[in-house]
Amino acid sequence: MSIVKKLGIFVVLVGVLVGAWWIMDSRSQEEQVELTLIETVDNTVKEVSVEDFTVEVLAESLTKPWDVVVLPDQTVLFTEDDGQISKVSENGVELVLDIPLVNPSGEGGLMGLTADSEFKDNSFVYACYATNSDIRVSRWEWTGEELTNQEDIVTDIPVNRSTFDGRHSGCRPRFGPDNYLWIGTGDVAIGSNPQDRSSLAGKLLRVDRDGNAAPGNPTSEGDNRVYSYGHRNTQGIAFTDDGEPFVGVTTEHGPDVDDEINEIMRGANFGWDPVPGYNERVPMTDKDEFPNAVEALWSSGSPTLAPSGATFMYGEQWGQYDGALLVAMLKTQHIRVFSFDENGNIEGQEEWYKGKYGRIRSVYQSDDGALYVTTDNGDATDVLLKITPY
Ligand SMILES: [Ca+2]
Ligand SMILES: [Ca+2]
Repeated sequence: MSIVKKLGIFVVLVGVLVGAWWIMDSRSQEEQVELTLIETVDNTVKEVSVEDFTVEVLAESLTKPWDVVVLPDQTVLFTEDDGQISKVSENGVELVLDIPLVNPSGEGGLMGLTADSEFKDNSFVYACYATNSDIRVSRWEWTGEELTNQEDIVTDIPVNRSTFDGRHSGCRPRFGPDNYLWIGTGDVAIGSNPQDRSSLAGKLLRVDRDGNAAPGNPTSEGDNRVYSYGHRNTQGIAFTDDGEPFVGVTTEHGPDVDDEINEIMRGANFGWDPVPGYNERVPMTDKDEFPNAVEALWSSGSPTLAPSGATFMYGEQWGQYDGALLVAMLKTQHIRVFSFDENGNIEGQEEWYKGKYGRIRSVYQSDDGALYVTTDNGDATDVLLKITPY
């Protein structure tokens, strides 16, 4: 064989080897890409199970703890019906503030509690409660140890002190992503209130830190603090983190049918008008009387479940429930989990902890992603729970 032929074969062999290496290498890159894709898909469909969640009793022997908030310094504050705001400490529970004006008759008492969306700058905490003469929202400054400098920012929300003492008192304050304070109120079992836009009862209110009407509220009629009306007894307010598929929802009790979850909507009439007197046979959303009334996003039909506090829940640690709406159920004693599609239609529902803790009053998610739950059984038998998904 000549030198030239030998060199030719050598070049061909090298070429084949280089070509094979190139093909194998590009194939392995394709395989790597495929593997990466599979891993990504795995992450998005991570399945978690409520059976595996950890439930910690943060406080017990409570009487109707209505609402809870976790401050940025990790302080856990909660309200109790009789008028106490307490904090969870290493020694159990420490009383922070006893509000002497609170009248806890019936469904009234010390109710919703929330922190300012700009708490890190102003240390403001807000609570809603019934007195002998009204339902009001007060604001305090958290010093790290106590609540001081009380300002009553919204007063004269009607309260029922007649036949149905304390009935349908609401009352849930929550800060929205717009940095304004939203307050869900009850109709206090007075028939004319829900459609009377000059009354603060049976409404969703939207105010600034001092309780003044927030800019952008409807102004055509009635009290400018009213954002929507025709509500029966608003018990929960929940905002989404990105405005999708809606800004947020409210929950409210129906009479013996039709509890509702309603989409938050500016100027909307949600259609409750129980007149004459307090006629509870009328529909929860009376489209005959009010053709523009907004239908509920979800209605229980019959029987009712008695929904109270609500939160949207976020975080990859919650697996397939990331973005779900959680609603505390009183009468039916569970947390109802609603999943939505991208158009805001309900895709699925689950019941968590059915019957296990009795009546559930509130469900709240702290900034670190944990869930906090309060029960509503009374007589110093209630608990404050912390739930984590591990
Ligand atoms: Ca009470
Ligand atoms: Ca309605």
